[in-house]
Amino acid sequence: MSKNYTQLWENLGINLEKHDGLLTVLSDAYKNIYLSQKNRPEGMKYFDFVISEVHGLRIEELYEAKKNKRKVIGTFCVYVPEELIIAVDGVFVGLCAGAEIGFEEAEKYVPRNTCALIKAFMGFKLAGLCPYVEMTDLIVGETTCDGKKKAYEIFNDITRKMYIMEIPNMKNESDRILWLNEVEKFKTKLEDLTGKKITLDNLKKAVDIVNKKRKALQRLSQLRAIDPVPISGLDALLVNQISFYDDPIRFTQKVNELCDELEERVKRGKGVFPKGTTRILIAGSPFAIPNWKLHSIIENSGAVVVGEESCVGSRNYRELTDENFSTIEEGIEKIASRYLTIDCACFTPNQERLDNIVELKKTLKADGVIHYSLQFCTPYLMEAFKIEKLIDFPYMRIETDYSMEDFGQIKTRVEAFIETLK
Ligand code: BJ8
Repeated sequence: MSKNYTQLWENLGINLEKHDGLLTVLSDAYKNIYLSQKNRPEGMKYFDFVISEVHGLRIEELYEAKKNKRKVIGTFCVYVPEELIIAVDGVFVGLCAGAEIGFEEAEKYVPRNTCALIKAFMGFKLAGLCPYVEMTDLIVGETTCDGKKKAYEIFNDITRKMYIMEIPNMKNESDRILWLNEVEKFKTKLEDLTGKKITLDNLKKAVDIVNKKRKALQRLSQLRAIDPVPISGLDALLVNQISFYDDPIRFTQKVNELCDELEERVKRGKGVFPKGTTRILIAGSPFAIPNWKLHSIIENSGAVVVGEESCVGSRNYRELTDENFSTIEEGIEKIASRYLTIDCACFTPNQERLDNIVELKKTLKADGVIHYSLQFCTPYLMEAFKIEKLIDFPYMRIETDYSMEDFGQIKTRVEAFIETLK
């Protein structure tokens, strides 16, 4: 970290002793997993810096934003329309956590057999380790899976900051109407919270900011289709993870700079791994920071990850919002319909997810697909079986959590799978 943030953390009620321990573990993991990689693009230095300051400089920036009367809005799901938060000059932050921390505390509130993502966001808060939660003025939950729905009730008892958006489970006309109403209600909630009105002008600007961010992530994804691949899956994953924390305009600029460099690499035929390295597409549950386990296993087993069919991946940037609107109402409708294209496994039926996996495998020229589900995540675990019956390419299912206990076992299975693809 560039400076000492102890006072800032103390003001936020962070448990300093435990937090020091967390930062040490994180920084060691980062060195081992990230900084040990060969041939990394220079442009990754910015993202290394962001990670090193994820509980430091970024928190200070949020603090400054709040001093300037901006509101900080925390979210857990790519269904929450970022455009509306930006339109009221709010700051959007993702609150999902990817480490097995505070689970003991979390298990006093939710059953043991709850997915790691839920236990982690509760655990980080309960153990006094999440400066982001402390910074928020509002935390937006959604009615996606049952685990999240019920956990948000409990999280509201703890934080008193929750606002819930109802996400339909289907995509019929009545569901579209319900969802549009929810987006309109969210707009009103944000206007009440911030005291700022959404205008046609600020809505158009916000859509432009978020579309540019998604376009930059699409550009990065397209570069991963090239062989030799100019960036590792680990690094691309990190960029996608940081998209939920960083200032969106600065982030977009840095991703585009990285892509400029990657294009140069492509021209020179330079890759991070040799041409012809086995290419893997991962599909499934999201990867919150610092969940780098599966990517690390795959890329240390002789293959490269070329894409993530995930909310920390293609589900977050695949669709843009149509910018062609001339009233606020029309803009809200375009935003609502863009979000309803997201093919989360919580929907039924969900044929588009299967179609998108098939398409992504083709465009990224992946040799095989590894389906990744968090343990106890019923929607993705169920779809993993369904997909297996319907596809005709190499595929394997992995069910895991945030612990390292199954590292060796997963590595053995992944190595065997990669062997079959060679
Ligand atoms: S749109 S994937 S971000 S809900 S892993 S908590 S589903 S039991 S995270 Fe998600 Fe939105 Fe869907 Fe994406 Fe439940 Fe599964 Fe846990 Fe999950």
